[in-house]
Amino acid sequence: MHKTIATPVILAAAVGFAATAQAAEWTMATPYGDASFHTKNVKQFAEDVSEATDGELTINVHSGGSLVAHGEIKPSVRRGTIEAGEVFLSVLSNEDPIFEVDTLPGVAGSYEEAFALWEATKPIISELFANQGMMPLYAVAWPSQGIYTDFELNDPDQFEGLRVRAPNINTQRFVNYLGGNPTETEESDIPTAFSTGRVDAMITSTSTGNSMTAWDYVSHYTDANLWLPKNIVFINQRAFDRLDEATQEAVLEAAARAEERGWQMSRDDNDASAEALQENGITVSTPNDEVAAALQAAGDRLFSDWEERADDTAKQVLEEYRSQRDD
Ligand code: PCA
Repeated sequence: MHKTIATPVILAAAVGFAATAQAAEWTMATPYGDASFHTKNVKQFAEDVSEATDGELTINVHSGGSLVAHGEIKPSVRRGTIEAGEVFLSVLSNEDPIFEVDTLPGVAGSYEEAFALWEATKPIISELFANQGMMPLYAVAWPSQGIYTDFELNDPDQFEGLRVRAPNINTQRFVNYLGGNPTETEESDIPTAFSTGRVDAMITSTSTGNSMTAWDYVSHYTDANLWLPKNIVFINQRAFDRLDEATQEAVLEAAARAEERGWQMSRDDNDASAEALQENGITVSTPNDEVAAALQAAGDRLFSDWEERADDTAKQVLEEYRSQRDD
């Protein structure tokens, strides 16, 4: 008797579960704001996935560090608190020096080289993510990094004591070697850092200078072409495994398209942002010989520093990348 009453209840619960289990909803966090081309790209990726899967998988993108702070994004995806995330790859350098190989001078100074470096390092980076139950989906470079100042940068002595905002540890080291005082600041905190007088200068790209309206704080951009660092987008492997095969394929396919689109967006945004900087009164120039020599010397130090920290695998990957470049 008891059994016959209970059965329909269990059945109803099972049917309800099956219906909701089919359509999945993911939470994705990125530290960069809506003005960034990276964010536009990842939102397009989310739309593509939703369209390709007919709503079977919805990815809700929370931008500008609004949901999860930059430093917490990877741990949160690892735990599965959120399913997907995007970070500035080199902020992971304390875990492994391979993550900061794209913020070293003289390794990759063009989009072609930066992409080749990504291809060369992708297997080892994927393995490191896989060891923590995550899977990278794609990576896209920022435009090359340069120096924003509120004066014409024409003498290396001007770096002495200059308080420079940097986006990662390697750039902080670089500023130190130049004689300046670095502070690590999130992109979204740049306006406050300048307006409260915490920094006088910053190292970043044309894109970030543009989206953070650099002309409100500085007057000059020295296009030093330091390096082209990347963002990486990744997901929790268990969340991926829970999807049916067709949905998994749709995610991977949309990710491949996002990667291709993103690299082009970066190039286009670099051009448009360089123009916007000038239209808003920023003087854009390349370093003179003295400044270039100082940047080179600091860069050489940064590189030998990295070599001391890097393990054999990281060094070998870099070696292979370099030998392919030389072919
Ligand atoms: N913009 C980000 C990372 C590198 C870049 O160009 C930033 O400055 O925080």
